[in-house]
Amino acid sequence: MASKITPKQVARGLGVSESSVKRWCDKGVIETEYTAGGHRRVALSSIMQFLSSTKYRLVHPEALGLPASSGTGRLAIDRARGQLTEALLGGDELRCRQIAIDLYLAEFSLSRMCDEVFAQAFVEIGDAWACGEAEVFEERHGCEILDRILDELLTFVPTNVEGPLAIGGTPTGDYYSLGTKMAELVLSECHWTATSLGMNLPLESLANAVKKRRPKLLWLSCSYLEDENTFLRDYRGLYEEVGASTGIVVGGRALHEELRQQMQYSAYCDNMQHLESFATTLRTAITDGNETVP
Ligand code: B12
Repeated sequence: MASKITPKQVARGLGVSESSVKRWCDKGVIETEYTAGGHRRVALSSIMQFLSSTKYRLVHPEALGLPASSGTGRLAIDRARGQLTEALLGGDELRCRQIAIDLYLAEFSLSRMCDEVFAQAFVEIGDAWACGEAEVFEERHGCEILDRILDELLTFVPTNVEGPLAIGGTPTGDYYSLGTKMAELVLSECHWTATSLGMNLPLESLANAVKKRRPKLLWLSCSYLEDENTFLRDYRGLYEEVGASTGIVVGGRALHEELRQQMQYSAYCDNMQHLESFATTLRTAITDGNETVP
């Protein structure tokens, strides 16, 4: 659980007085928790919500555990993509964090950041690797850095204890972690209670996860399939077991059209922005109580 922040730290971070922060906490302008001793504590996601709905800006981001220069740059998506590719290849994690946080504070949606900056940066990294301009270790370290940044961005999203449950992961033999983590992040921003179960999951075990956890939605991220026929057979088994009771959304480069035509699912989404639209519609149907499995 992300560590909570004191009014003193918030005041320093935003360059305002501690008494102002305490007043905002007590008025509920900043969502606040109180310790057993009555001390005010604030989650980073609450400060992010406060910043996005007021004129206040980060003055000393380091006081909140963020990179010192966060929130200063007015980044455009294209420039951010180039800068992130360079920083990922250089293993410069602090710079990567700053770029991601600046985009978030500039109120780009997380789905757009995933599709147009993060995924595209890895296309550029993949091309650099393919033509010998990047080393394997640089690509792998870049994945580790982005994995941690997706975890950090998840702490900016308010926790949805009330949201409908969604779980997901990648199938057997697929070791791509970023797609399923992005789905977890984007669904969380759409007010789902979303949990990625990880990579290399036998579809039979995913079916058991659905029976045990009873989610409203299951996602499958498929970037690599060892054997398409084995996948289709196992996927049919999964769909027969849980498809009638749970929405299933699939995505990922390995799901080419011919393969998809042999699968049943609620939705196939090319990218995270499509997932956001689908998940928002389904959640509205669920909260309006007229959901049937899509
Ligand atoms: C990083 C990477 C790896 C890493 C991943 C590490 C990690 N922690 O994830 C590892 C080391 C596992 C890897 C391995 C391999 N890789 Co690789 N890899 C890449 C690389 C550089 C980036 C891929 C990536 O993760 N991008 C970030 C994700 C988020 O973007 P994305 O996949 O495009 O996802 C988007 C959509 O598909 C969609 N989406 C994805 N998942 C989901 C899920 C849902 C629910 C929804 C709605 C949408 C959705 O939204 C995303 C965001 O827009 C690509 C280069 C490239 N051009 O992309 C090569 C690349 C994909 N790899 C390639 C290959 C060949 C392999 C190997 C087969 C090599 C080998 N022979 O061993 C192995 C297979 C390993 C395996 N069994 O899984 C080739 C694929 C060629 C092809 N024709 O498809 C590429 C293109 C490299 C190249 N230039 O040739 N790879």
